[in-house]
Amino acid sequence: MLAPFQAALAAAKHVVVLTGAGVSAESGIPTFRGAQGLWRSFDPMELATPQAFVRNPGLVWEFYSWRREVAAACRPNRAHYAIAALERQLRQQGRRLTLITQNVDRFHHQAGSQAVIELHGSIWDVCVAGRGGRKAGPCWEDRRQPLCPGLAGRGAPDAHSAPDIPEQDLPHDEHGRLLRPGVVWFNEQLDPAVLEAADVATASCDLFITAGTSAVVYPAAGFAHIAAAQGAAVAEFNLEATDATGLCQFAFQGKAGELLPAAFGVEAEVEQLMAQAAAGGQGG
Ligand code: BV8
Repeated sequence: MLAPFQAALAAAKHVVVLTGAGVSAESGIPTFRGAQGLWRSFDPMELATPQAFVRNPGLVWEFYSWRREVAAACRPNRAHYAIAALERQLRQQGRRLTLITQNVDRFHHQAGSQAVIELHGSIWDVCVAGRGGRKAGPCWEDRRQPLCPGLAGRGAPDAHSAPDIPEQDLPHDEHGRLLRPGVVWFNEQLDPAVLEAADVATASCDLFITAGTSAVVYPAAGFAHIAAAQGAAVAEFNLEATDATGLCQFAFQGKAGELLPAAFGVEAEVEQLMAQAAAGGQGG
């Protein structure tokens, strides 16, 4: 299976890679739906919707502040570096790689990826919370941890006893307006420009690679279908089979950090980047 995939990769002019939480799992970031997935202990509808934020902003902020704390202590893994190394290699050969990610940890950027489409925003961003908990304007990055004293040392929210953090102890901007995480929640539209960029890339690629995603969240889960429908070859690298597996000419089961460097033929560069990161150099 590897040789035919590598032949398709060698022939591809434009490769699209779609990643999900499974690509950050080996960095120590909890996934959503796999074993020990985040959503198993927490109900996403309680934590990742505008309605949830209106109902209990303290619970939602506790959840996101904990995830920021976890991510701040983690680093990109071999899967992130393999995708960044492949992008560099294709560019040097006059070819293209577009990365579409559902992840919000920005580890792909940290690992050196450049053509990145962030479908669901960034956990490091905040924005003013408008009516109904929706975004009331542009987001901006704020990596302070915690974002405000009221969120200090709260750890993971207990799914059974919602906190009662007074609203004035939650993050506010300098004009006293309540802030919310700058991510895309369920039942929220994705940024139209982001969606357009993802659609254009998916419609024009000749190889579509999906890695570390359960392929259940839309519109992200629809891109493999669009790519297959326009004639692209589809490859999946995931710990387990998903709803997208049936679409694939190539399906590899295992850990992305172990599979991708070998499949992309970038093992030596990935080990070098990992060593640099461990030594506190670039890309770490
Ligand atoms: C929208 C917030 C219009 C940020 C997230 C069409 C059909 C059905 C439903 C819908 C549809 N269109 C819209 C919907 C509704 C909804 C949706 O898709 N619901 C699903 C659950 C049925 N979609 C939306 O609401 C989207 N908005 O469409 O706007 C609209 C407007 C109003 C009303 C309706 C529609 C918005 C979607 C974005 C939601 N925000 N997160 C955050 O907190 O992170 S989604 C959340 O799930 C994360 O962002 C996450 O990235 C995403 C997807 O999960 P995965 O990344 O796949 O992670 P998961 O844990 O599920 O899977 C990991 C996989 O990796 C597993 O398979 C595991 O086996 C594997 N793995 C584990 N370790 C490894 C590994 N693989 C390799 N190596 C390893 N080491």
